[in-house]
Amino acid sequence: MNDTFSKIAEAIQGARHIAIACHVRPDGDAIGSIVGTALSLQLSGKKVTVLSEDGVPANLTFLPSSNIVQTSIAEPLDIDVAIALDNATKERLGERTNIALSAAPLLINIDHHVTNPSYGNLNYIDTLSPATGQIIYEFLTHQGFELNDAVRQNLFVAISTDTGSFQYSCTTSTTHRIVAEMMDSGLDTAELAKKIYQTHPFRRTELLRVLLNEMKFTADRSIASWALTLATQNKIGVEAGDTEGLIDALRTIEGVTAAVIFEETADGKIRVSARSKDHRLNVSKICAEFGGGGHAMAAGAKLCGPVADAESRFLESLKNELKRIG
Ligand SMILES: [Mn+2]
Repeated sequence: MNDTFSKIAEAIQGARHIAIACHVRPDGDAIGSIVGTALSLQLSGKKVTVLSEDGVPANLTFLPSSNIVQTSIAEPLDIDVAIALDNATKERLGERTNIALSAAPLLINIDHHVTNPSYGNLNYIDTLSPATGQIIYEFLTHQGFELNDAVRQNLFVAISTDTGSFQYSCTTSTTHRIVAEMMDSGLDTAELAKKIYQTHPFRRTELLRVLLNEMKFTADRSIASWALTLATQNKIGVEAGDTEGLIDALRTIEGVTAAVIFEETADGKIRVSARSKDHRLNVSKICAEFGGGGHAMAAGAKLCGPVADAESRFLESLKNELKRIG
């Protein structure tokens, strides 16, 4: 059961010092939402601390005022309200961030993940919204909070990245209306699109070259997958954010229904990212079998290694589900 925007706004208005945080390994929606919200609340005179367990990935440092984001330290903050954005479970905030927020008498949870169990004291979970940035735009404008250029730029990047630049089925007419409103207020979407999608570091292209060489197809080419090993990551010198959107090279192939990337991590675990192109194939459900979650069309999980084992277990489950939906 969701709390109302006005109840959440009231809690924010009554607070002096607010901390805003997002999930580990943040993406465009996570960083755009926390920075956009923080800047708007600062315009209403609030003291705001912005936390990210893993800081800001290199591909998002172009976001205006993204330097206000602090990499969390494990020390409880003296705050009246904590706000978790785009964060499906409390654990996903990260260990240090949870400690930093632990003294907050009130936790507000605003998100669009279907697997969010409403862990806040106040919750607003809209699973039909394509991006947390879209919920934030609606919240701020409906509740009379001020927006400036930097707020709009951050919220645009949040919405653009989570909708695959307005391609995914979760994109609604409201999404386009919000962007139209922001353009009417002076937002330069082409300039931002260039920074998000046309300014990749060269090492990302080297990564793409490896992907194209190594990608695998199963189930009559309805599944495309790739395993990104630690060896490849070390050889290329991969940085946080480099793999963002790489999965599209698999997803965009004709006949492919599911795209999966298996990423070996330093702790020996395998991070799985899965995408579906068929609304009958719910990859969040499959990821949940392995302790993960996300959205119906885009989800993730962490499996035990080695990578070949994780690959065969996950693909087996995916193949069964594809068979089931016919
Ligand atoms: Mn999101």
